[in-house]
Amino acid sequence: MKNITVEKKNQIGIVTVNRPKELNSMNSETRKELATAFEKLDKDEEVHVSILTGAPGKAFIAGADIKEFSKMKIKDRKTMKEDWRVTDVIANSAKPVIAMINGFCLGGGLEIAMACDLRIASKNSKLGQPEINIGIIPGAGGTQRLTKLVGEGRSIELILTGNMISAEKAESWGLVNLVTEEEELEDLTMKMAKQIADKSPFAVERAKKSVKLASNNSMVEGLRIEQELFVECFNSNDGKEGIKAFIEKRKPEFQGN
Ligand code: CO8
Repeated sequence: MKNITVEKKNQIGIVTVNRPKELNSMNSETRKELATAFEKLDKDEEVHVSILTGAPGKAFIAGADIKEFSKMKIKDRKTMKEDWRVTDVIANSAKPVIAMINGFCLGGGLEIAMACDLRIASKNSKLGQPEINIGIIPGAGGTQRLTKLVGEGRSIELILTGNMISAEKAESWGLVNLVTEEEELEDLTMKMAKQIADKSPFAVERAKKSVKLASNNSMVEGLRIEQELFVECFNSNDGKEGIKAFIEKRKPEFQGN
């Protein structure tokens, strides 16, 4: 792949957008490569959790490649949905994805981070939806996911002003899960990824699916499906092993079924 790198470390997939000169902004080709990479990682049995980050420099992802916008034709919603398939691929993937935010996280960069399940940011990061500054609006889920994460008042503030906020403010708003020193970001993210990777992949997949239902469905429907998924986990071999291991005061040995 030309614009991204994909590595695997133990059970963790690491995807890095590698366009530091352009502040890791994503052109169409990068978005396609990312979608393909996350589809592959989701099917890869060796991988339990993935991380998305930007090549070291100033940015995580500074949004869509605005220079390419001037040459692009987006004729309808279908064209756009296809171009931004990566956010759906990540949000709908069975396995968790962590955004490791290491600098500017703007526009489509924040939208892709919000499609991930967890966000960990270094102190120097700045987050925002500056699309309004160039006369457009967030189009890759920003108005919806930001509102769900931080509430309407804060979401409309960011989207209408185009202002950036610090990682610390983003943490206090619930937009990022953790903030850390720049030099500790990778260790902390890997530690959290490993912590999740060690759980039962069967249960992790169902836990993610069930939490997503809370945002995407009515409470009644969400609770119904949550109960079904709980029963699946409770009756799985990993569920039985986990309960047994707790009682026997030992570490569980999960098999993923
Ligand atoms: N696209 C293209 N190039 C970029 C981008 C970008 N998003 N961001 C930065 N760059 C380039 C700059 O043009 C510059 O290139 P050059 O050296 O050739 O002039 C280089 O990266 C370095 O950037 P700066 O010199 O500007 O660095 P600063 O530290 O001074 O500023 C900022 C950093 C504040 C991040 C500034 O670069 C900036 O404001 N960038 C634009 C951020 C932005 O507006 N992002 C949102 C884009 S729109 C979007 O993401 C919508 C997505 C959903 C739409 C779906 C449609 C299909």
